[in-house]
Amino acid sequence: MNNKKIISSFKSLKKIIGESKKIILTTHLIPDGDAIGSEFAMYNYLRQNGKEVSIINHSYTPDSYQWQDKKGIIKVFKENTDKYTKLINNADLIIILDTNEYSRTKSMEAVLKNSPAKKAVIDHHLGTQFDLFDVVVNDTNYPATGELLYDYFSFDNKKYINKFIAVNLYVGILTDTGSFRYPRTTQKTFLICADLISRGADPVYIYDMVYGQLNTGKIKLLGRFIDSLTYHLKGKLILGVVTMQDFKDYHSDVQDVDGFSSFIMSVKNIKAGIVIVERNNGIKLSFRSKGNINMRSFAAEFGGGGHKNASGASLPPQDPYELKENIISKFKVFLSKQKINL
Ligand SMILES: [Mn+2]
Repeated sequence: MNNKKIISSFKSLKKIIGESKKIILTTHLIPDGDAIGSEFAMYNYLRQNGKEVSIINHSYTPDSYQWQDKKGIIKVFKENTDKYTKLINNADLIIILDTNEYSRTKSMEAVLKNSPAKKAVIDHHLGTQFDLFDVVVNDTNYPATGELLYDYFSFDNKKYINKFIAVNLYVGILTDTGSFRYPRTTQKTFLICADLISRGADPVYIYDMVYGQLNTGKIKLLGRFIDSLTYHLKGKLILGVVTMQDFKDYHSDVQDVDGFSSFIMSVKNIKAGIVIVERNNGIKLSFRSKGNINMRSFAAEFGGGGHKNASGASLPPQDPYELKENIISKFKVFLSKQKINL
């Protein structure tokens, strides 16, 4: 936390929070553990500071994280568009967590942008439109927004990190580091988690709640996903497809695909994994890689973005298998342009 830029952003954040009474928190579509955990940690911190806080999201909370919301705090925008639009317009401050792109808030994008409220972003992704925010807390060296928030709360006062916040930050760090195995996991990550555990986060319980509650639909979907895998470039590139029919057959939902892309990255010798998910409103692509293959650049060819080793893109509805062939040829060209020989 010795970084001057981040400390100065913490000061700006604390100031803008101090000047605000009504605060809205939101995050990206299909929120992951870091998104939900960060929202709840920030929610609790703001409540401890006497603020009126609402969390309003575009998406419903995935099953894996519903246990964190025993009180039903998270509201879903489409459930009462008029009411939540009013809340957003009457707020003093909107804080967007775990994404810096308004477009990732989907149905809420226009309302958030047009609200007279001040806007802050707390995030660890690369960004290009930071001028759309009054306060930017962003550092891509962090493995999770949860770790960034831990530093912010510590900067303010560690007393705020109660058990509820500790649990939620732990969920964010656990999930965004892929259970402490992705590249940005550091000694500091473990020191922070040790402190969170000392404040009441139970690693055994949390892991079980997040990863140990799979429904049979997801297991069957995973089975079909494994059947769909095709191996290219001597097994260094693996692609998988999940279709609308798969979801229908197993009464499962897009949230059940969570973890599939990291699952294929556990295959021996794999360097790149691509998952194609067909939904009724379009196709969702997940790109994963190891080492120097820059999947953020590759995702950009499909209008997407993300990190070097994990990125994604959304495309209009189309045949997922034709798309797959197209992706494979594009990926080969991409590798040769990048002078990468797998
Ligand atoms: Mn994150």
